Amino acid sequence: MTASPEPAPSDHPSPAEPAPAPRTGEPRLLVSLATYNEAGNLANLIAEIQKVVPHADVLVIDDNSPDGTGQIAAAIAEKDPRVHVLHRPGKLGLGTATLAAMKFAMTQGYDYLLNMDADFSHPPRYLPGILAGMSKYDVMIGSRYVRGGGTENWPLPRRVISQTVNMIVRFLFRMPVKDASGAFRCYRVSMLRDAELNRVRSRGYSFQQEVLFRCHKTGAKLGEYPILFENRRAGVSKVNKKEAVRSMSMLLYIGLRNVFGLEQRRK
Ligand SMILES: Nc1nc2c(ncn2[C@@H]2O[C@H](COP(=O)(O)OP(=O)(O)OP(=O)(O)O)[C@@H](O)[C@H]2O)c(=O)[nH]1
Ligand SMILES: [Mg+2]
Repeated sequence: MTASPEPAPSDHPSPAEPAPAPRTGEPRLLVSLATYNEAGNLANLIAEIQKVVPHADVLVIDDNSPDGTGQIAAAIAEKDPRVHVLHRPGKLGLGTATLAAMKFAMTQGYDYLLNMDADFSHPPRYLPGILAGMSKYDVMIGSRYVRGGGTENWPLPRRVISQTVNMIVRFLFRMPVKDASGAFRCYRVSMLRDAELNRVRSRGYSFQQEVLFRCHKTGAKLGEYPILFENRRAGVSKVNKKEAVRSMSMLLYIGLRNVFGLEQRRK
C-alpha cells in the first residue's frame, strides 16, 4: 500500500445524520455497485464479492437498465438479506448513484462504504488489501497509478488522457494522490458525514475527483492500494465523450476556484 504524504490530522465530529447501528466488533461494510446494463455481470460479481468479504452487505443502484439488471438485482435481494437495491427511474449518472450509496451508508449506520464498478474492471480480489488500509486511512483508493497498479490493454490515447487529467487535478486541487479519477474506493462513513457532500456539483465523471477533494478538505487521510484495472467481462462501456468534456470543464472550474482560495470548508 502506498499513501499520500501525511496530511493534517483530521477530526471527525459528530455525525450530521443519526443512526449508527449496534456493533459487534467487525466494522459494518457496505459494497456499492452502480449499474446500467450489467445483466451479464451482476450475479457473478455479487457472488465473488461475497466469497471474498462474506460479512459485507451489497447495495445495487440501478437506473432502470433496459437489459433487466434491476430485476436481476431484485431477485437476488429477495433471497439474500445482505443484498439491497435502489431502483431509480432512469439513467441519472454514476456520480449521483454513488452519492445515493453514500447517503444510504450514512443513514443505515455502516462504518465503511466500498464502491466498485459492476463490470469486473475492479476485481474483488483486491478488497482485502483495500480494506486493510482502512485501519490507517479514511479513504482507500484502488489505484492504477501507484507502483504495482495499471490498466489492462488501454490504448495509448486513453492512458494519456487519464494520466493528464490526474496530473492537472493533483496540481489544481493540491491533492497528494496518484489516482483521483477511479471509482474503486473505500470511504470511512463517519468522515463522509463531515465532508460537505451537499457542495458536490458533479453528476458525471468529475464526481470522483470532486468527492475526493471534499474528503481531502475535511482532513481525510488518503491512501492508495495498487490495482490492475481489467477489461469489463460482459456488456458495453458507457464512456461518453460529451460527458468527458463537461467533466473536464468542471474540474478546471473547481480547480481554479481552489487555487484562488474559493473552495474552503464552510463548517
Ligand atoms: N446507476 C448507474 N450506473 C451507471 C451509470 N453509468 C455507468 N454506470 C455504471 O458505472 C460503472 C462504470 O461504467 P462503465 O460503462 O464501465 O464505464 P468505465 O468503467 O469508465 O469504462 P469501461 O469499463 O472502460 O467501459 C458500471 O458499473 C456501469 O454500469 C448511470 O448512469 N447510472
Ligand atoms: Mg467499466
